[in-house]
Amino acid sequence: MKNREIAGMFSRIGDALEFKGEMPFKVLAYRKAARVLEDLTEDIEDIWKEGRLTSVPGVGSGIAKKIDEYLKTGKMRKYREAMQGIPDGFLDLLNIQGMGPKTLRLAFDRLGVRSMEDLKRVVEDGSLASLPGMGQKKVDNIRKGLNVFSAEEKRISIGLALEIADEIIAWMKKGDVNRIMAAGSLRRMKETIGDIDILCTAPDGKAIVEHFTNFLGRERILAKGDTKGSIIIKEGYQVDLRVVPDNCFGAALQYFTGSKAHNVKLRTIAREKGLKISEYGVFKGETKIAGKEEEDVYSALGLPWIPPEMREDRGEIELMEMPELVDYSAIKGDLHVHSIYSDGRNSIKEIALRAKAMGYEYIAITDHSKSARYAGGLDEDRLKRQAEEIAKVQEEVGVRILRGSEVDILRDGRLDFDDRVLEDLDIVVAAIHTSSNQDMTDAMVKACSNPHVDIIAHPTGRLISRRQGYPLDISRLIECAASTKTALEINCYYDRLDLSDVNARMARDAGVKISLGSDAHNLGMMNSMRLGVGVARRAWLTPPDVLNTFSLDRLEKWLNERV
Ligand code: DGT
Ligand code: CA
Ligand code: CA
Repeated sequence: MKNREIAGMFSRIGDALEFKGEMPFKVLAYRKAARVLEDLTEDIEDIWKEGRLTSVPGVGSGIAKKIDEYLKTGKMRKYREAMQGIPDGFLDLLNIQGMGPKTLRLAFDRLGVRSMEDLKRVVEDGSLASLPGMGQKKVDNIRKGLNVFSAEEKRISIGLALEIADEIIAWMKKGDVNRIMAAGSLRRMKETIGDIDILCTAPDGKAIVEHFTNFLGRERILAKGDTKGSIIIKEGYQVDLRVVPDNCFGAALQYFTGSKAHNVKLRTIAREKGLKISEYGVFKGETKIAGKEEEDVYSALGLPWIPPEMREDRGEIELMEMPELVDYSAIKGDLHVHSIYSDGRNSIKEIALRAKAMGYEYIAITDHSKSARYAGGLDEDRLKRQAEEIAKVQEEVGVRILRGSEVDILRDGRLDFDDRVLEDLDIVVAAIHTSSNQDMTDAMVKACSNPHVDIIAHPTGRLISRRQGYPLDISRLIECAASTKTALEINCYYDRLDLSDVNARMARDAGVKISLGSDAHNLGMMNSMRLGVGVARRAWLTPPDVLNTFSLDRLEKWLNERV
């Protein structure tokens, strides 16, 4: 599928035009096209072949022409034009918190900034702060943004990495392969992935590595041998393949799943027992006592099998008994979804049908509240009309649809709807949507103390690739959530995953219930529930910790015990 590739080009054209001071409506047209392509579940190439490009909402004749040109020739003239005079990778600087197009332009023109290194330099030597309209506060904000950005640079979001790994594994299965699995941080479901590690067994190592390096999305081959291959894919990320003997698969899987810290601890335990552990197996002297299956490797060390998501040396090895972690199959519903009433793309009926197809018992429609104007927030009247439609669709489709709202927490902690309005809803998800440097703890605690609020959504406000989140004393919020029996969300959107694993575990330890919300704005995004489950498992959560595992009855009781 070229959807992602073309979306990326349009989005960069948008950035380039904005940087060059083009009219906003032109910039917007490209950004919109990029978003449409990203959200599209159908292959754009199929649509193109069938001559249906202009029937895609948001694709006008101008955009259609450019897609056509690209799919025909592999080139797009407009892209080349837009990029003229802009150094490679320069526009990535726009992803840094605090760096808008105006600041970037100014830094480019007046300080000769051409790269990340240049930007770091002018932040540190004070020259950026001396530019008109800048000042120390703005520069401090950019400095923070630079730190977040450098740490995450070149790491892949788990959402994208899972998609890529699925594609590659599907490709590998077309070759002569026996067992195959993803290992590394991907198998541990870390929120970002440095490189993708894949492990397989095969009758002919050389042949399967050859097949691997012929992957259609390959850009470049880094290494190619009998037991190992390494490629860079078109998106710029590295994928490693290792081919191992059948009787070592379990040991290799254990070794290459990591984490390094977990493995180091295992090696110590092995040594204490007079054993040796490696990617080939567990050995007593020269005798191999385990290696084919991962379970055997752990049991040879006297340990139960440890779920990959827990393997971070955060106490999992010392546990006497493994917790029964929450599993995707236990999820009975999604508690945070947007419809066309606010900024979602799909009707309530479409969402309900998808929920049903996913095997859910219930779903919460939580559109934005009125002050979220940028997102088409609902006022009281439209909320009422929405309730009528929900009742009708619920009847038709046969899925329980909770009438909800993602109500804005205002800066002073008041909520965007009166208590009377909130009281009437089945479920209330409260969230902050302003990004500012103001400490939000008081506002959050106040909102959390409102008995109508059931869940606090994306509590820290961080965006993994570019924003640290507002200043917040998370322990105080957790304390308040525990005492008011308010749930905290793990937002499943790949760039949020907020609460993080560490924060979610802290909340659970304080007795707080966790809610999983896809925050879907289209049907495809409802699948991100899997990412949220990954974070929940990394936080050691069990089914009773997670609202979404509750049966409808129990969930409604929980909601009613509140207000
Ligand atoms: P990443 O790719 O940065 O997201 O993180 P990982 O955990 O996938 O790390 P990676 O790709 O460098 O290596 C995959 C696994 O292989 C790692 O989790 C543990 C194992 N491993 C790699 N190098 C070493 C090492 O030097 N010592 C030990 N004990 N294990 C290693
Ligand atoms: Ca890796
Ligand atoms: Ca690797």
